[in-house]
Amino acid sequence: MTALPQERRVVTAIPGPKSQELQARRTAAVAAGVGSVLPVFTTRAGGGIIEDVDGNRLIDFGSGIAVTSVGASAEAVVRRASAQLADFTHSCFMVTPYEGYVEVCEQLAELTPGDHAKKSALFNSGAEAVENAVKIARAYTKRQAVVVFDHGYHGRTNLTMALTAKNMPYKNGFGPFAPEIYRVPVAYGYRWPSGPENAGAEASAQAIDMISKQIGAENVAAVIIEPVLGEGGFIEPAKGFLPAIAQFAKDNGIVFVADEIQSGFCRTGQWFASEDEGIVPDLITTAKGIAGGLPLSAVTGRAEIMDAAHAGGLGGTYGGNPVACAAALGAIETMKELDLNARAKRIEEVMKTRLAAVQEKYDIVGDVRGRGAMIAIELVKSGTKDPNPEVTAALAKACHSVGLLVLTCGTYGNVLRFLPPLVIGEDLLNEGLDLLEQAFAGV
Ligand code: PLZ
Repeated sequence: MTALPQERRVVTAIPGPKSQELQARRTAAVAAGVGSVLPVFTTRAGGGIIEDVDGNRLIDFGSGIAVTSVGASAEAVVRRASAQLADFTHSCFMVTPYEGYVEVCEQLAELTPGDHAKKSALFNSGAEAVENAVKIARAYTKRQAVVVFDHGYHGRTNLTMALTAKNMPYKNGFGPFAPEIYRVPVAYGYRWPSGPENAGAEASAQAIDMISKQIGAENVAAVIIEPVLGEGGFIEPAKGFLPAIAQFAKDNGIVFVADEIQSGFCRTGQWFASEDEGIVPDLITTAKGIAGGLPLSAVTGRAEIMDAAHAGGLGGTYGGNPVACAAALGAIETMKELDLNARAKRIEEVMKTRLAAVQEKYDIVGDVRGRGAMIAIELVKSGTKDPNPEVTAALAKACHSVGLLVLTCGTYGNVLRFLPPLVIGEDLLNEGLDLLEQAFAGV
């Protein structure tokens, strides 16, 4: 599948001398506002491995933030994107269209939940897809208000900053933000005062009450929610929450938007995480995993809603770029051929079993959660539920130093998240978990 050996190899300090040299150049030339989790400079990546300029090979538990689900150099992605690159790089779909764009939209209609008539529009980034979902929902409903949730993340552009819950680092000092955005509670089981078993019913009742009393359901164009909240801490809304919100939206003519940018395309062991509770979103936003690493995003949904925006009202120079579309068709082909939903479920089984043992041993592991290859542990101070961002950072650092790339997330910065490529070998997966266990023993 890839020429890159699927073996961890640590031959220098991490980051090594060549990475450090590049980091110095980067610091001089790249704006300080753009961060990096781990400044090892990449030369090659594929399967479950990232190789750096110093010859180290890291086990990848990040997939470039849930993007390279098929690996970072999947054969079908490389083949199809290369062929497209040689044929033409760009024509602009709004100038002269091409088949690849249409084919991606056909695939999206087939793969997303529900058997109603669907249409799509393609964009470049996740944030752009979410912005366009709002435009479409407003055009369809002729309403303005948008409801989002505690711990939600939807992007870094002006409108999506407003939709995003967390101030630092996403919003601080970057206002003013777009108006008509309202935030309501989400059923965060682990932290719900009366316990996870009550969270679904209570949180949805609170959210619905707030919408009704504070905004007025008749003013709401859209509710936007991640079926598994990503940056906010891999929070799976407690059972019953999503169906209650979806039903409320339906009863009140509100467009229900599932932001599946992080959770979509086999990541949770389903094509889309909405499927777990039988949710059929009116609109669904996708990006990340859709195109095997090339920039592509989409809004897909009920044809009558998607068609509400006037001709010429949606678009962008690069939206649905032909190389990105070819890559997406290669990624989707790979997901089907290798049955990556099954692989994601197997990754969950391996990870959850081993992480349960870690939780048993260390009381700073407050919660183990997530689905498929979207798994996290929430770290707390011994004997409490107080967030422990310090130990989270220390664990991440310890993993990095031995060649395991892990990411953190969460409103309180206390969640260690695991997003391996779905094509990672089981030996690498287990080796990564061994390294994590050693990191626990060390902190
Ligand atoms: N919606 C659910 O997860 C992107 C962002 C990391 P873009 N998440 C990773 C960072 O620090 O910028 C994301 C997401 C959900 C929207 C987005 C935004 O997608 O492609 O980054 O714009």
